[in-house]
Amino acid sequence: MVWSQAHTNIALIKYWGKALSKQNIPATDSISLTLDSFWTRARAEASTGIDKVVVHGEELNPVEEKRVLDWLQAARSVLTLPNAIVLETWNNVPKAAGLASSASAFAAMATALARVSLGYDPRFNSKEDAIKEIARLGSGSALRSLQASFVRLRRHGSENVAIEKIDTPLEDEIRVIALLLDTKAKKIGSREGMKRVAESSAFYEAWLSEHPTDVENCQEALEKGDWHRVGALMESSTLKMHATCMAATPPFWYFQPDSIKIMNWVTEARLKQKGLSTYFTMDAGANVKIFCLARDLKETGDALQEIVPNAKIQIASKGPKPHEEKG
Ligand code: 2P0
Repeated sequence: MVWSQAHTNIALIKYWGKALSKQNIPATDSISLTLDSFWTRARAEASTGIDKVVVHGEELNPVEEKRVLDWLQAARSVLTLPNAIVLETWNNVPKAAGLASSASAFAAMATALARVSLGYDPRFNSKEDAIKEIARLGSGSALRSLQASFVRLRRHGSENVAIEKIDTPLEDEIRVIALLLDTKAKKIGSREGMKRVAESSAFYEAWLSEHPTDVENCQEALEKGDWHRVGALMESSTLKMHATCMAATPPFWYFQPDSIKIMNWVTEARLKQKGLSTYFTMDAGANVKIFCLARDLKETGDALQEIVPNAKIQIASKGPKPHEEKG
């Protein structure tokens, strides 16, 4: 059996807010790293019945199923697809835990649909463009999972986006420690969180106005291989994003006591040990992701395991773009 496998990604400079909500056009650019350790596999097959979604061998609950079936219907305006499809996925990403499972899921499903399509709408220049469109209709961050390693999602006019790989001498040196603190479903999904922030946060305008500079600075620092500057910009983008949530009405936050404990340790460890390459980030969930250079991986991982002994630790490096896997 042939699967389309796509890997999840973690943003260094965050996507938080939309210019066009229905189409998932982000309000800003973002920069991410695609990871090797977390992925979704998807497979699409023509069927004689009605469209069906099977995740981990089971049918989805009605709410989740509707999101995917509506998306599949939207994909039919982009690709020429069989009248009925069974879409099957497996993934190793803890769901709804701030590890962007929707990014790898929609990137994998879009790639799998393209495999069974008979063509694409002439609005698109290539099959790749059609896949990009479908992935974005599923989830804004899924676009970044269509590219390997460090990626910039660039807004292109008011209604389109481009996906660009960022070349950096740091690429092979970066390690990510994902600390799984709380894998229960989050209370406020990123879609709802972004909407509330855009509608009510006292800090949303400030977020939008500083963001372009953060993106440019981060890309420049990556290209120059200036990891400490990249790390500082990642922490800053993280905290600004979370500040917009705390300044929303009603306010909300994703931090849990262990999240704060880890961020405190990272900040203090850098003060104690000059040159330590360890930096934190958090997304729309309590889990903290630590980025560091390979040389500091063991020391950082050992210290974190002591600080949060109940956390499950998983290590990742740069990951590939979607590809086929047999299984
Ligand atoms: C990011 N997040 O840049 C940011 C940071 C969460 C926090 O992209 O509504 O699931 O499907 O476009 O892609 C999560 O947002 O949102 C996300 P939709 P998505 O990684």
